[in-house]
Amino acid sequence: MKGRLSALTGIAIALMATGAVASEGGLPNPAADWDVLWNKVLWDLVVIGAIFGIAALIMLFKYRATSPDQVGRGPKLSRAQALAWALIPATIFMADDFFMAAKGWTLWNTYRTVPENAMEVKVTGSMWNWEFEYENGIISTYDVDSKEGSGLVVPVGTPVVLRMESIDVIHSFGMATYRVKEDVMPGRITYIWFNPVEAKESWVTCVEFCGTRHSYMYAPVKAVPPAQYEAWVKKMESEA
Ligand SMILES: [Cu+2]
Repeated sequence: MKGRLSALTGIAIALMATGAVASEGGLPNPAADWDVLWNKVLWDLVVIGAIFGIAALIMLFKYRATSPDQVGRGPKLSRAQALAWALIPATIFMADDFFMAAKGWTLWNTYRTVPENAMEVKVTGSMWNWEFEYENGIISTYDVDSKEGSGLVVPVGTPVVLRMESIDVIHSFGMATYRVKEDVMPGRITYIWFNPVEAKESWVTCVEFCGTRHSYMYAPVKAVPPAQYEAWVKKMESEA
């Protein structure tokens, strides 16, 4: 039993050590860091759950009543022993909790610190549409009924910061692929940033119930190679 437990702990520690830093091309990549932290938390829960589960099973069988009239007897502990039993496990688990919390705060800082070379796109949420306005004045949208419009198009390798505002009710800008979500509110500008490290088409969906067509409030998010992005910008400019 001991061997199996320490093997499990070993696997968990090895996994935690391997995923220490995740960044792409020198730039932070919060989405990758998010996955690393999520795996750490899951392994943490698995290991602690296994330790307590196995210990509970052992005691359940080892100390079970063998006859109906058997009466249980607690061990007599000195004050020092009682304090040690309370404080040592508490310290170990609190240390683990604070370690995880510190990892979370570090990741939160990454999420809140926009890289200096980030490309800025203004996002306007409305019932029930996302509008993307680029620095050069291009406006891109997406019509869910006709499937027309490009949605949010970004070049691979450049971090993107979205400055967001709503013109009516509270919406929320959710991109599961990039592990980001932020409320979009009237009268207040909120932001998120993400790092499109590979060419990929994904979606942004509204993740705050905002009326009858809330579930239709989505648009494609296209991370494309820089040359393709430039071509798209030229095409949009000529159409405008
Ligand atoms: Cu909405």
